[in-house]
Amino acid sequence: MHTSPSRSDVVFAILAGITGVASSFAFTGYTRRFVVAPIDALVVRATPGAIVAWMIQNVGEEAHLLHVALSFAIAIGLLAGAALIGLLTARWLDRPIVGVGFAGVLAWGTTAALTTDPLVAVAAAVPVAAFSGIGIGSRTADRFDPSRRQVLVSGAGVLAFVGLSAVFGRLVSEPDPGYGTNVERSDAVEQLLRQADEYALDVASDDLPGLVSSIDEFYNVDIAEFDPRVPADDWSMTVTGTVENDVTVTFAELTDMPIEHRYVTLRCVGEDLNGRKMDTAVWTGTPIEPILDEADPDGACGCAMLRAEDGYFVQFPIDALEDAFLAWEMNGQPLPRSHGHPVRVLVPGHWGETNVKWLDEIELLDEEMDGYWEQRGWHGTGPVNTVAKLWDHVRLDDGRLEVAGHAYAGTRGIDRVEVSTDGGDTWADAELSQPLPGDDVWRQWRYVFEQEGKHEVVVRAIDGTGARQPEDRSKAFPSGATGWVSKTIAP
Ligand SMILES: Nc1nc2c(c(=O)[nH]1)N[C@H]1C(S)=C(S)[C@@H](COP(=O)(O)O)O[C@H]1N2
Ligand SMILES: [Mo]
Repeated sequence: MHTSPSRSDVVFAILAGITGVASSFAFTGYTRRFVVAPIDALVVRATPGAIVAWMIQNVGEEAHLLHVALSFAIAIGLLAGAALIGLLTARWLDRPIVGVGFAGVLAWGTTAALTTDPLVAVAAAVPVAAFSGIGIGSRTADRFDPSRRQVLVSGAGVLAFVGLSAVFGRLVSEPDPGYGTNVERSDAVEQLLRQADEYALDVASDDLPGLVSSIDEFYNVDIAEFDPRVPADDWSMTVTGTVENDVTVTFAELTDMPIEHRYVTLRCVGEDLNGRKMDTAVWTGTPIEPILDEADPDGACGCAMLRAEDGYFVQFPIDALEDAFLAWEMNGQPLPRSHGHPVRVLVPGHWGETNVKWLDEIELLDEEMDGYWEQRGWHGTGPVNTVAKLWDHVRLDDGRLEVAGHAYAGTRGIDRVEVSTDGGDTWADAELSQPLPGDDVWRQWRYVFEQEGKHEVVVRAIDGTGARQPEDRSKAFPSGATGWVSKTIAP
């Protein structure tokens, strides 16, 4: 009796793999318990930095779809492998039931090992076992000849199982921590949100964020496709390394410390010059300095590595960390999972990557070390570049044109925004929103002009130290985009 896989074995094995993944998805949704999630985390971790850097520069935003697709393929392949081994075992021993059982156990074990969730593993394993059973049944005559009825009945059975998975998965899943909780906002936060509304310019464009971005429109940058899920009660953070005292802080202890509400703008070093990965929220938290003082750092480099639940790590100077704060609320709501629930760091004026989400450790160092992005070629742990974005232009009722956007220079602040409508020959001051309190927050600008034919509109900001945004253009990689944003506007 031959035991090499036939074409129908392979077909059934692949169907088993796809259905296993589909059923586990139906059970968990697109969450960390989905069988593809841990595989994706492994793929991301295993991809060499040079490849990641190349992808960021040459593929850009869509690069993450490649590792997600690869992870789906691996998940399907693993479950298909389990089914195939079952099919071959059944034939080899001439015991169909042993083959089916073997396929199921292998699929269950693999999924359970990956997801550490025995129920998700059942959702993935049952269709795998079922398809190897169908495969074995259809081949007893040693040729691929299932009856039409057989195929329909088994197909319907598998679909029904995926449906059941979905229903049962909803029943046993816990809600995402921090999401859609809709807590009543404190008066302090309400007042800051109102102030942001009042200070915002009255722009005609309705495509422009206000001075505070809503939680849903706030940009998102994650190294992992599947965000960690950390209930506040399970959270704690340690301060370790070259310190006099190791310190551990729980969520209850943290939120018992003196509370502050701050407007803070974040901007990703990886965004295009006129990109949209720049947003502002009102954050609630507590200053980090007292916690550091308690630990009493004495390392030689004056630097610290911050580490997070998703395997992310970033190193920067203690000086910068001392002005930072630990936030657990965003716009008056518990930090959403995608923004680091339950606790993230906010470092004034530094690139987005220093603002560690799902923080769980601050390790004081003796020697400088590269962080996650620095290992991949970026230089994004320092202060942000100055930028004035030209995010929208709108024709007003009186026929004139309005151009508008946001400008940000970290802790240097924005002093002025200048606009040219003739490609940079002549410049005029834009109208600016009143500065919001705080030392790390953007401003809105707006400029209205009489359109005569085609215009090349250019904008540039002058920061609070009087320095003008440099004109020289560079790409985002490795230290943030530079240059003046310009847009050609034709009638
Ligand atoms: N743990 C963790 N923290 C992280 C990241 C991450 O992938 N994991 N991304 C960083 C980057 S590159 C940026 S720009 C900001 C984005 O924060 P946001 O997603 O809340 O906008 O978070 C930073 N903190
Ligand atoms: Mo970033």
